[in-house]
Amino acid sequence: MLSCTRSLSYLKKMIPKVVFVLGSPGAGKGTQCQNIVKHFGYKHLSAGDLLREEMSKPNSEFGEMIDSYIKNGKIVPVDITCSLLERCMTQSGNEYFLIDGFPRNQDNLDGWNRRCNDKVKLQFILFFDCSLEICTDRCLSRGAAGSGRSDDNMESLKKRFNTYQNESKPIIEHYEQMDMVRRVDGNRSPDEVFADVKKIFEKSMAEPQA
Ligand code: UP5
Ligand code: MG
Repeated sequence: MLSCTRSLSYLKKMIPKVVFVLGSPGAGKGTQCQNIVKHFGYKHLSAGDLLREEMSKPNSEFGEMIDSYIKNGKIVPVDITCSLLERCMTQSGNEYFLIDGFPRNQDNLDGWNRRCNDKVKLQFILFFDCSLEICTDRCLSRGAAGSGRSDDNMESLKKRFNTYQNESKPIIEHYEQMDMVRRVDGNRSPDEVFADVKKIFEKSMAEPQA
């Protein structure tokens, strides 16, 4: 009886497993996350989608501020983003999470390390490496097709890429130094990209989990 209780309490303390999905604007993070969800049962949390959702709430305390950050390609202060991510993780009941588009600067990384890092197991960083030209075309086409995103225009895109180069790239390099980055060439068709992504997740699933 005692050992049974022990094993149940152990199960209750399941540690969430997290993959950060990073890459430039339009690199294909969201598209590939949908495939990963279908094939591997992860829960997809897009930091950008959560911020846009928060922004569109009529009484949101932070709505106007988030709106201005997103239009200008600037990165929202980490406490707002982390609170949204933590709430979704707690409510979901899932064990495996894809955190898409976060952490994207030093403030994000510090906030994550302060608030969440000890509570989860970071599996690896999935990095979509894609050229600026291709990413620009994709975001502009999405805007022209009526995405409704206030940042799918040339003016915002220039700022988003600037922020990516100056603030997000160093975060990817930080994880590269820890040998945690799995790089995928994002310049190809969605199916070709996913073929590589699939291999990465199959390999990870075959490894013993913490
Ligand atoms: N597409 C996708 N893959 C393709 C392929 N292989 N071939 C051809 N077309 C492909 O794809 C973009 C478009 O390309 C789509 O039309 C798709 O069909 C097509 P998508 O999968 O959406 O790419 P993704 O990398 O997700 O691009 P996204 O525009 O979402 O990237 P961002 O990182 O810029 O956007 P995000 O929503 O993460 O962030 C937006 C803003 O929110 C940030 O700029 C910032 O201001 C703010 N933010 C924060 O402040 N903090 C955060 O933590 C997160 C966001
Ligand atoms: Mg996205």
